[in-house]
Amino acid sequence: MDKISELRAEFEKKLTQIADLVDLDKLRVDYLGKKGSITALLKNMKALSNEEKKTFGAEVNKLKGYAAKRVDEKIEELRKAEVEREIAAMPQFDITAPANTARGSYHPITLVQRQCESIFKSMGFTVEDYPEIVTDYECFEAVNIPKHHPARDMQDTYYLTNGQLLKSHTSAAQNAILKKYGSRLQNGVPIKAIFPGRCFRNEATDANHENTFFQMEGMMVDKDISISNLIFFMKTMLSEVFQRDVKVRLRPGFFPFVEPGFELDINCLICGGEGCPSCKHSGWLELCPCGMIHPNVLREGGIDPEAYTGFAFGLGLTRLAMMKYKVKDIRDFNSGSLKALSQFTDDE
Ligand code: FA5
Repeated sequence: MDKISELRAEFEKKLTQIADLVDLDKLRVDYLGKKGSITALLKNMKALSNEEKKTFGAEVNKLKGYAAKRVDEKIEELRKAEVEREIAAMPQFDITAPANTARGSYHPITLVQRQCESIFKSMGFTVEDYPEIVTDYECFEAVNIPKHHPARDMQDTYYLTNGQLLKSHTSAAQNAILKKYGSRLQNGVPIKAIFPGRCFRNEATDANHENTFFQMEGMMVDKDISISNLIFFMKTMLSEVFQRDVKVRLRPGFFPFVEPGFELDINCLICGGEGCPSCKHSGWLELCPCGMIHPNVLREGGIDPEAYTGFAFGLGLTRLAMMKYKVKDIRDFNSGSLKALSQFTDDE
């Protein structure tokens, strides 16, 4: 019996010296493992009488239970101490310090995009989403720009090794949207959709050209859609965005996916039309090319060009944000400068 109390005292002494879980496990194995000191006591009972074996065995088992319980308690104690150490190492917060009330803000392009979306939604247009990585067919062939067509030169972009590309214009979604809604035309439901998106071009940057910028495409297809409808929607959109009359001009423009095609330019709001680097000293900024959808594009989208006509436009959203917020250099938008970008607030 002395052996048992000696072992218990020894175990307790060693336990108090343990400072981490690894050493604790070693101690557990030393005493409670198969070859541990407590287990060994049971093995050495051969010399005892049956009666002695009974009481001695019971005492050893009691010690075994006690040691196991103490090991569990020690695990808890060590874990708690570890958490306390971590908390103490954390930076201290002064809960009495005044609150930091600085708020994040939406990016100015997001603000104009949302504004345009709500204007077009109120006129019955749906807002469509489309991937940034597209195929050559979607970006070019489906919109009447076959391989080797010179119009491809104006829209060089970034190609993936699998032949896909980063879309150079939102027109890349035209075909899919014509196919998505085309069947409803027979039931008298016109296609009225806008599809904003990020576009990419492999070109030199300057005050009004970025290699990554946003456009918002729009399309309307129905019976008897004409240029007058196109002009109405363009005018409504611009007067809503700017909340005042802005000077625009329409001139002929060539895009293989429209016929006739137009360039819609806006009088530069940075210099008031006098000429500045933002408008390349012309007083005008190309903002929203548009036109009547080419019959080949309608046909490729599964729509009979004899029965239906439509218009499409490709609004330069980033340039619209430049004009609306009078940002002189388009590159500021992607600069990541929080100081510059936080001036804009959600004015919806
Ligand atoms: C197009 O991308 C045609 N897909 C637009 C279109 C759609 C025409 C439907 C007819 C019918 P363009 O390359 O001109 O066209 O670009 C359209 C607008 O996007 C430009 O007027 C301009 O506002 C903006 N844009 C074009 N390139 C850049 C650029 N590098 N940086 C910033 N904005 C750009």
